[in-house]
Amino acid sequence: LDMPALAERIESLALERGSRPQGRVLIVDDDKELGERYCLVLNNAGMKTKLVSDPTKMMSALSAFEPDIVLMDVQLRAHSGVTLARMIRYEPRWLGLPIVYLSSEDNPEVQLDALAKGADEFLVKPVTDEYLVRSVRIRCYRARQLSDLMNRDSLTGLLKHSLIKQEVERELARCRRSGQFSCVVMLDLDHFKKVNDTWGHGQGDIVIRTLAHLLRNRLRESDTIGRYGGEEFLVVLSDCPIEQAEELIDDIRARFSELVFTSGDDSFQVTMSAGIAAINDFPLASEAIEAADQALYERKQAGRNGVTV
Ligand code: GH3
Ligand code: MG
Ligand code: MG
Ligand code: MG
Repeated sequence: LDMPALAERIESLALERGSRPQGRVLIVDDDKELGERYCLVLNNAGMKTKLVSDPTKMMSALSAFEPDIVLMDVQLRAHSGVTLARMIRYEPRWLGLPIVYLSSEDNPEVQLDALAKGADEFLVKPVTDEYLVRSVRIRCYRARQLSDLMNRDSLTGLLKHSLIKQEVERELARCRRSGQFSCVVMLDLDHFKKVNDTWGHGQGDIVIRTLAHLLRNRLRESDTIGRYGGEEFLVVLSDCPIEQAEELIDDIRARFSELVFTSGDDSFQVTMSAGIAAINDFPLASEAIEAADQALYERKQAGRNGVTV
């Protein structure tokens, strides 16, 4: 395996998809000193880590940190690490999360029991730092491939419908906690049926991908973009007051309207419309989405190629 090339591929894949570039590793070990050492080794290799030394805090740490992989000790004072794997697997959300045990336990029965309860791999100590780094990195890469397959739309690489809705919910909770202002934006391509009818579905797909690309390039890393429907996009603008959101989205709208698509010797242009709502104004995420959709509807009525708040 060519590790630098693999690492580069991970990086480029993650960047292209607009997702988090580094591997995120949750380490569960009640031996704090040892856990901190693993953290250091993985941090030095460019990964993000979080150490949980109290196993009762593991489930909440999973939700808060959203790791790509869990690295766990088998012998924990009060809990069997093996039981923890089963706890993780109870939640459908974490079914695909790789769980790797790192232990000096070399009894094959215990190892098999761990695998039966939902672990993916059993590393028997001692392992070299290099082996640890490389095996975790490979697992992260595989995990991301699988989660992208599940959660991202294959045409654009953006989050699928259900995922982006969850993101609005999380953003609402974040706004509550921190007092920041965030917005939700509903975008829809104008007269897109006509684009398909005139230039063909393949050209239509290119237009959709182009808008996805433009959104990823113009928005911040902390913003989230989803493909809400066929030619509808839902965007969460984090920590962005509505005046700023309007300006930003209108700028993207203007840029998009200037793009020239070509089909053989012909060329054509496409426009988009958007509706924006301030997440903070609503008690429920679904209501914020509804309001953005309503604003979009009003914009379509009032004349396309524009943004309505
Ligand atoms: P409006 O300005 O009112 O939005 O008009 P519209 O023609 O865009 O109307 P509407 O949003 O209802 O139409 C969506 C069209 O987008 C219908 C469908 O054929 C097309 N579409 C949806 N998904 C895809 C896709 O993945 N690829 C392509 N090429 N077209 C798609
Ligand atoms: Mg231990
Ligand atoms: Mg449309
Ligand atoms: Mg539509």
